[in-house]
This record gives sequence, structure tokens and C-alpha cells, in this order.
Amino acid sequence: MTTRASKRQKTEQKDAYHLIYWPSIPGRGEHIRLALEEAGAEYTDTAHQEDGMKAVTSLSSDHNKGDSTNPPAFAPPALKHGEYTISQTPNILMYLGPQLGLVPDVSEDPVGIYHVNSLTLTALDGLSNEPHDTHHPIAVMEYYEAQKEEAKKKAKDYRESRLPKFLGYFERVLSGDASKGGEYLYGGQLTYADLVLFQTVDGVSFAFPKCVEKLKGSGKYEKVFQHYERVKGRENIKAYLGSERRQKYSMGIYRYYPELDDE
Ligand SMILES: N[C@@H](CCC(=O)N[C@@H](CS)C(=O)NCC(=O)O)C(=O)O
Repeated sequence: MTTRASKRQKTEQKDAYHLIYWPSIPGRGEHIRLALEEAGAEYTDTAHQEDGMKAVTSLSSDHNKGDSTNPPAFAPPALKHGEYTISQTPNILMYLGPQLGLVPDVSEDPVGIYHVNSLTLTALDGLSNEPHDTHHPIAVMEYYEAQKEEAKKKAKDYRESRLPKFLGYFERVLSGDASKGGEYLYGGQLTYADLVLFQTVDGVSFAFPKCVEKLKGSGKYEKVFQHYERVKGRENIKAYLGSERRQKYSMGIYRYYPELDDE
């Protein structure tokens, strides 16, 4: 057992984790689920609770001013843990990372968590936020159909320029010395950044299947696609992906509109 795994077992998780996120889409909540699932942590998830929607709407309600410990969250996902309510996806992951053994040990690598955070932020920038903007390039609160023409232009640029650039970046990360062997992004062991890269590559593959197939066939991003399969095949991740807890993509960040994909 690795040092990190043994430390993880010793970690006392006195309070349960509660994920607050919209029911019926994997969305940004999925990054939190994957971290909790990989670590085998117990958690509740509003996506699977009868009054789940209510918990989400009251979280981001105009009436929510937070409490004496926590400012209000702007939007889901949020994680409730004991007296804390933490929001913003990469921030939640940074909170969970040390508790779940998904970052390098701070005593051995004091800046490791910041590297893991940069890799996470980069994957979320280019493989989550930008894909979202392809179907909502003008107005987040308007229907896709009202911005379809702009969406086509945005998606073309994303497929031809931005997606290859971000995949190329992660190919370099996996080829670099700091990855310590190229199996995982940083330090030779799985971190939550690997789970985020997995989920975002999975999402763009759903949204742009023809384009991703072409990029895969180019052979330029071999390490990225091998990394995807490696994470997907991890015991707890595989079990989770095959379970009912894994929700299907629908009208969230990753949407399949054939007109936004390659011809
Ligand atoms: N930067 C935030 C973005 C949060 C966010 O946009 N949440 C979406 C769901 S994935 C939402 O419900 N947004 C409501 C809004 O922006 O008005 C994060 O990473 O958590």
C-alpha cells in the first residue's frame, strides 16, 4: 500500500460528505462524485434524493445569505461537510484532495497540491467551460436555438483550434518529467486532476464524437487517450461508471448537437 493510501485509511472522516448538485445531469458535480467514488468515501447526493431539487434551488436562492461560518454559494456544486459548505468545483476538490488521498502528501511535496490544482483548472477551462460556450456562445440564460448560428462558428473554432491545443497540452504534461512516468499527470500517482481530465475527455467525446475520433486517429494525443482508458479501468471508477449513480449526459455542459460536430 502506498504512503498516501495508508494515510487515507487512517483519516478519520467523522462527518459524512453531502454533495449538492442538480439532478439528471452529470455536470460539474461529476468531478466531486468521481473523487469520492475513487476514494471509496461515503456520501449523499441530491441528484438521487427525492427533495434534491429543493436543496439545490435553496443553495443558489437570492434569499440565501449563508450562515456565520459560510458565505452563500453562488451556484452548485457545493459540498457540505460538518459545519462547512464549500463551493466552486476546483475548490471543493482542493478541500477533498488531502482528505481522500488524491493529492501528494504536503510533507513530501509542499507545492504538489498547487500543481494538481493548475492541471485541474486547465482541464476545466479548455475541456469543460469552453465546450459549454460552444452551445451557449452569446447568452447563458437563452435557449441554444436562439444562438445556433453563433454556436456553429464557436464550435468550429473549438474543434479546429482550442480542443487540439488543450489535448496537446495534456499530451506534453504526460510526456514531462513531473508526471514521473506518464501514467498519471503528476508525481507518478493518481490525483484528482487525473479524474477531472478523464471526465472532461469523456464529456467532449460525447459532445463531439466525430471530431474526437479524428483527433484520436491522428496519433498526436496517444498518451491522453491511454490515460483516459487507464482512469476508466480503475477498480472503483469502473464500478461507479457501471452503476446507476452514473447519470447520462443530457442538457448540461456536454450536449450532442450533430451540427456542432465535424461532418
Ligand atoms: N465556476 C463554478 C461554476 C458553477 C456553475 O456554473 N454551476 C452551474 C451548474 S454546472 C449552475 O447551476 N450555474 C447557475 C448560474 O451560473 O447561474 C464551478 O466550477 O463550480
